Amino acid sequence: MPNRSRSIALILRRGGGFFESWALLLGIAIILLTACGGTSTQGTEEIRIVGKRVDVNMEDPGKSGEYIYDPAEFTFGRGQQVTFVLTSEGEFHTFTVPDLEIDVHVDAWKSKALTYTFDEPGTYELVCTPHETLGMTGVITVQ
Ligand SMILES: [Cu+2]
Repeated sequence: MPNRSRSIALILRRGGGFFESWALLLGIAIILLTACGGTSTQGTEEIRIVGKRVDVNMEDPGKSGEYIYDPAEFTFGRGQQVTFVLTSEGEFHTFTVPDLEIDVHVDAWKSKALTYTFDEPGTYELVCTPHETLGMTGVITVQ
């Protein structure tokens, strides 16, 4: 915060064209850095593990090269409580299981937790809404 107000003060005091734009750019950079720092702290606070932890990486050409869930196949026992830790790589992804009314949205470079108890045995289709047609799908089996 002190950095931000200092650079704004610099912009106000200096009259020179070149220095003014330089200070403005620096000010914008500091504001962006501050904003990003704040958001990632919030992202971490959201994650609380209840039951079995299952990490799912939501991959894309922005980093690993393909639109896939890693892993993409899951098997749980009836009544099992699971906390998925969902992490998006370079793009926005969803963890959507229409038959269970699960629909978690995860922004690029962020993580979100989903705690769920699987009560009904069956086979459930998992899809990433924007990348389903590109092969970003999975299967959850409840035994
Ligand atoms: Cu996706």
